[in-house]
Amino acid sequence: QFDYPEWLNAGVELSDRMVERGFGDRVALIGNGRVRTYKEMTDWSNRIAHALVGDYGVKPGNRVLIRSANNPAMVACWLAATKAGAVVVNTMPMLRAGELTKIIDKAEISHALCDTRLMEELVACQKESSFLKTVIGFDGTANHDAELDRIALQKPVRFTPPPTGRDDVALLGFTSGTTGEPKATMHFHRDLLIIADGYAKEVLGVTPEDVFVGSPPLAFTFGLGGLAIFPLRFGAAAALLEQASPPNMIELIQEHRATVCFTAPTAYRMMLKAMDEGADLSSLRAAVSAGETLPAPVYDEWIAKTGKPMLDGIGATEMLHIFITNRFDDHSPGCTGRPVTGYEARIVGPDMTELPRGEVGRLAVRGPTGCRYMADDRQAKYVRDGWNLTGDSFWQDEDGRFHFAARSDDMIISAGYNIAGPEVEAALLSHPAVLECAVIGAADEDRGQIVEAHVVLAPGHARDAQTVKLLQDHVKAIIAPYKYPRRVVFTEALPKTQTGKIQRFRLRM
Ligand code: 3SK
Repeated sequence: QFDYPEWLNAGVELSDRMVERGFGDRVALIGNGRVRTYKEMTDWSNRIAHALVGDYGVKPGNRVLIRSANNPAMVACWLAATKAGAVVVNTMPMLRAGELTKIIDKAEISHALCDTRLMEELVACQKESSFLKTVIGFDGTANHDAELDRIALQKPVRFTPPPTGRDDVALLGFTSGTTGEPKATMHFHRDLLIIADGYAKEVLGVTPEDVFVGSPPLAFTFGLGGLAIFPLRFGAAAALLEQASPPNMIELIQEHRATVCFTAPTAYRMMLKAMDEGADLSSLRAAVSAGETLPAPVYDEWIAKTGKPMLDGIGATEMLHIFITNRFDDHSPGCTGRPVTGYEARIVGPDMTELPRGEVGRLAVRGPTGCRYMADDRQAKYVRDGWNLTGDSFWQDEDGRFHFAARSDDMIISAGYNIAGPEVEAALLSHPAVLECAVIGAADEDRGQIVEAHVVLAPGHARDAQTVKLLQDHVKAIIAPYKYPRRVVFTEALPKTQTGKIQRFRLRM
């Protein structure tokens, strides 16, 4: 299906090759007030690659950490390190020294490239870790005012990369899942192209006219794919935001007439609200939702207001990107769709046998991009015969489409009833008083567990018994009454991972 030459470098394919193919003068990236063409990104990353190899001694296979917010300088560094044959670990700016040190030690990072505005925590790591030898500052604002920029500016714009094989590791994706302990998965040079040649081409039909925007950090493979690999692979452009709030995204969409958006349901809810106040999102032809299940009310409202479907998908850092998705011509509310070409998915029981259609079980997936954990014990536990056991419970309908039921640990068992927390969440979210919510099982003497909802109220609603009753009645009215939240806790904000996933386990503690 995906046929690549034996010697392959994803960094070269996404920059130099695009210039060779005639995209040199087209816009590749927009960020921090500047526009960069493919030729500029290629030259910039080649100069940095020279500096990494010649001045900092980066060798093929060295693990290189990048710490930055979403900006073109980060992409240039990532392309450069990839071209130099390094194994890149992209990290988010919000990470603190303790979290970074765990990653540095697990991945045995030798070099770190860091936006100078974010240096403090990395310098602290260098004292803690025996692996991290070299920390190099770059200027994320692209004024070329830091050590790496000054050295790179002296270098030639052509770089001959060391030979890298299509199956050489190019990227380590770290995932903390919902438990908090970082684990690394390995991705090859070819994997970085497969997600574009599979999902982005087949499902999104990306063309050079597309302009991508979105909120996920480039350090999260959802963002790296959606905001760098997919546009660069097809000669399209991406507009990057260091602070990706819904209002900032809306501004960017309007300014650049963006056509493809990657974000999570919560941001889409806010964008829908903004449309009522005049936000113009009519340029978007594709709204990709992932990272959290897409509640049916958000999907419905998006179609009603834009006339276009919102494409829900499920991905995982382990598999690099989205592996099951709806399509423009095959989508429905509450449904995640079918596997992306090249991937297989099935619903399995505890002994890995496939369950009949309609039965809820664990989602297992296999495909060309994973799953390859760095730690052997994890590989043995979560990958069986090549099938990656995800942490999600799904069911498959008669037509073969996949439907999310719950995170495997989000299934609530109350008085013998199996209750999927996300179903209760979707019901709550369909009430205008609810801005965000997370539903967990709380211990209960009589029922084993009860459904407990943590709710962030929309402005103007009182946190009182009357609102509790209103929400309980609302849930009882739209799903089976036994699923209603017997306890409702009002909160200012829900605990989330750096990538925006709700950490329900923290509500259970
Ligand atoms: O939701 C996720 O965890 C994810 C991870 C990587 C790539 C894409 C997605 C949606």
